[in-house]
Amino acid sequence: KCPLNYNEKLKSQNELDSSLDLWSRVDVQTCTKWGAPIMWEGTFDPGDFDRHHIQKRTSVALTVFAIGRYLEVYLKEFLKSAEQYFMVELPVTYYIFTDIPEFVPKVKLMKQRHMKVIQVKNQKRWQDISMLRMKTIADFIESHIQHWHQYIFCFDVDQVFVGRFGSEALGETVGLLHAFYYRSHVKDYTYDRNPESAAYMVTGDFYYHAAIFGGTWQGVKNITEFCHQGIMKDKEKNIEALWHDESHLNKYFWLHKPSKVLSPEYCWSTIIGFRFDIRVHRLLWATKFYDILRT
Ligand code: 2GW
Ligand code: MN
Repeated sequence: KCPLNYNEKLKSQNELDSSLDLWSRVDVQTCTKWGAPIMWEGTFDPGDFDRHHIQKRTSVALTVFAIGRYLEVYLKEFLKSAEQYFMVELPVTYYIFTDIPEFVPKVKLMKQRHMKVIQVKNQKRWQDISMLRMKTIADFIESHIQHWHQYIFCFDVDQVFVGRFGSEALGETVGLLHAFYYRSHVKDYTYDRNPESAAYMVTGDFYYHAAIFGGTWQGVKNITEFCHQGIMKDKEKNIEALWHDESHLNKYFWLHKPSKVLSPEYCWSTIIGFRFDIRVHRLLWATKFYDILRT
């Protein structure tokens, strides 16, 4: 092929520049130091990602745990809102892990969308409910998800979708910036600080929120197996990391950098109040009823 002449070069360079201008932000960090994109509103073309994944016939699994009172309090709104906003262009299967399958609400699903309920045991301690998710997800990827879905996203149930949460969020391994800490100094991150714990960290890149993580099934299998192993090592020593599974997740992402990072727009808390850099709300924390739920 002929090399471009100077004007043609300039023209194509300009087109490139203007297309870059269209999808960029200068008020936030849009790339990690290891080269992973940080997905802020305005830095990507949603249509591009959707077309790519529709063409690839990408299928997505969503896991969510709703055990005990959390089932009646949160699951219905979570699912109804996910139908409106979560990967609406793609086939999605919800995998709902609960101790009371018969109480799972009936939610009308769009075409290409499915729901499966899996019974799990309740745990005496809420910390164990939260931490055991890692083991359950790892096993379920092995037994089921790897055969049916390329990607998997794992969610807390105490949240509600309010805006697009689309295929731009898909990647090998995906972490979420915690809304409370994205502007904090690394020394204020609530990593586990006990040298005895497998989750122990002195420093790190970001503070990731365990309310959402995801990736390819291989990626999430590695994440969940690592976290479960750390949790078990701690249990043998009769200790527990400061923020349970979240501490181990932070350790994983410190040792194995995520290939994509989601901005706090993907899991915002209105408690924080207005922030100029938060251009959209995609998911909001639901009200915490700790008084009734943590007794
Ligand atoms: C959790 C705490 C206290 C009492 C009950 C529960 C509980 C949690 C429960 O009774 N039933 C249940 O299904 N869960 C599941 O565990 C549910 O999916 C819930 O969203 C998840 C985590 O618990 P949650 O949302 O109350 O904890 P957060 O919002 O403070 O979560 C952060 O820290 C946790 C570790 O302490 C996890 O890492 C979580 O991923 C983080 O977002
Ligand atoms: Mn939560």
